[in-house]
Amino acid sequence: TDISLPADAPKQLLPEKHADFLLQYCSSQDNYEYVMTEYLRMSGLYWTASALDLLGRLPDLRQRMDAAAFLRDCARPDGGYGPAPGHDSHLLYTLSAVQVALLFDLRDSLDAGAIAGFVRGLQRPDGSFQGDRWGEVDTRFSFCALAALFLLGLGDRLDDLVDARAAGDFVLTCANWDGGFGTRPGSESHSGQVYCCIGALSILGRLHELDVDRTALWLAERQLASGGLNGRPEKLPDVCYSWWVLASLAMLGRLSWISGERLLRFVCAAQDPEAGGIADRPGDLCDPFHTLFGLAGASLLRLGGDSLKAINPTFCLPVDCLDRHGLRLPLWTGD
Ligand code: GRG
Repeated sequence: TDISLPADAPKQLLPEKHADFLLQYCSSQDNYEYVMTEYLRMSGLYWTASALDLLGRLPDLRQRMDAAAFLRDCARPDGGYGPAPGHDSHLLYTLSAVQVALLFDLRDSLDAGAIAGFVRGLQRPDGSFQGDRWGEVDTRFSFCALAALFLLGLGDRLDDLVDARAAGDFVLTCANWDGGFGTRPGSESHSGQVYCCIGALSILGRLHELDVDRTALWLAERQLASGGLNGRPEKLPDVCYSWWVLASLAMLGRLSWISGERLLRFVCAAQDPEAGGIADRPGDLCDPFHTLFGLAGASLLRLGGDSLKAINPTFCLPVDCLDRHGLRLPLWTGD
């Protein structure tokens, strides 16, 4: 299952167009798509702001919105964050809120103790994390929990705040025979979950416990003839896997296991050459989610020229943003 790239599809990355698209998306707040995505607004703001920062255009968004007020309005009494004012807290939006705070230099306005308390309260005895008080368990939430604590500057206190050992053990039990990882022990391997599991293990300093080559081989097999990557065998390629797969390979020190040039050609073909933005596949509707992950993948490949800042593969934030906040996670070389 694959697609063929249209002959007239764009062949170069169009960074300025994407900045215009992202800023335009935020300012047309009464369009159908914007209204219908309220339930994930905090993550939407992170995707948009992170993409604009990669492009060097975050100041334009800062001028147009009050991120501090939005964060304040989404904070919940339990210490977590909801996606929008009036919504319940969830680990997904709590991580996004911390990422937004770093991008907008608002970390001091967060109550790190309250957030850490919220995260801690969601860990289960087997080391896994549930996303919210309703109890769904997923390796995405293991990543969100650990990444949020690390980005709050609490990386050296993980052991005091949660059961870090059990958190890593649980993630390792979600590894499958094929080298991939799923949502829970025994669940099907999926690139998005692989990213979350490898990200969690990178924060915990436990990547060496993996069969790195087996996982990297499963990830490399995600590249199709079109150059695009899929999330699991027999599925269509999608630009967002340029991030989930590539960042995982980068964390494993195996970025060269796929063809960067062919992947970039696929990402470029999924751009809208007029209005800007990147879609899941050529010809589809563009959105901030695919725009961020297409640009972030291109940044990892260092093939976008000078138009893109360098990105950190664990946290999907520009390296200079992490540096500014004194957050350093040693990059594992995979040896
Ligand atoms: C800091 C970047 C960052 C993320 C936070 C929430 C999270 C951590 C990561 C999500 C990882 C994930 C599960 C991504 C996959 C998203 C996706 C497109 C799922 C689609 O699944 P299907 O079954 O699509 O609809 P396929 O491609 O398998 O057919």
